[in-house]
Amino acid sequence: MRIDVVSIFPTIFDALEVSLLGKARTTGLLDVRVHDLRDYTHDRHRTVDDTPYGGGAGMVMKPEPWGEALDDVTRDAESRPVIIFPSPAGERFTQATARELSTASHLVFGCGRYEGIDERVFDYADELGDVRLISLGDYVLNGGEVAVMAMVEAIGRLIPGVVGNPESLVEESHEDGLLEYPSFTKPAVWREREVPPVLLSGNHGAVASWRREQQLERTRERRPDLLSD
Ligand code: 6GU
Repeated sequence: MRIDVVSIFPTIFDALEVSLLGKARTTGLLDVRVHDLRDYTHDRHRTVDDTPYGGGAGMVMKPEPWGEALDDVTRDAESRPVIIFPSPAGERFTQATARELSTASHLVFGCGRYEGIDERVFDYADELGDVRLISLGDYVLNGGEVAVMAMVEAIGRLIPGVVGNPESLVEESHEDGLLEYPSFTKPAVWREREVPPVLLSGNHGAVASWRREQQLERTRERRPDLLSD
């Protein structure tokens, strides 16, 4: 999968060089290219923002650098990319979104800062790819960078070969609509706390039904919204 990220803080994405995603980049499973939006400006101050028409607080990202950046990252694309703009005003990102996007061959992430990006950029991007505005949840971040880090990790780990043991992807929170069951390792007693005896029983059927019970109980308690529909 090819991933292009456009941002005014490209070094934030240095973190994608470590751990499983970093490995996937060295083995060629992931081709991540990070671009500085300011490289697509032409004035001495490398200006990316301006005051909003109609007035109001804050600054808006100018369309011209975005147009040039999007042209550049989609120019030699081998397929029509999915162009994602992280935004608290977007559709909600879920495990299903991550699954869907993990099958794409080319993703482009456009990270906005300030009060947002000139609206015409989304319309223009629509000519270059399939545009999605995606939100991580109902809270506000200062910019899209941290949200894109989360999305790239959630999507990237679903690409076959990125996570060494594919079994570990199956029994996770949200994969079956429930929260994950609790896990324990040695020692069997630690600071007077015991591991649930069923896990030491060797009875695989009993272990499986206890885990399912735990998943349901936790989901009912912590995330009843997941059970209601
Ligand atoms: Cl995707 N972007 C920003 N700026 N804030 C957010 C978000 C995204 N998701 C939740 N809050």
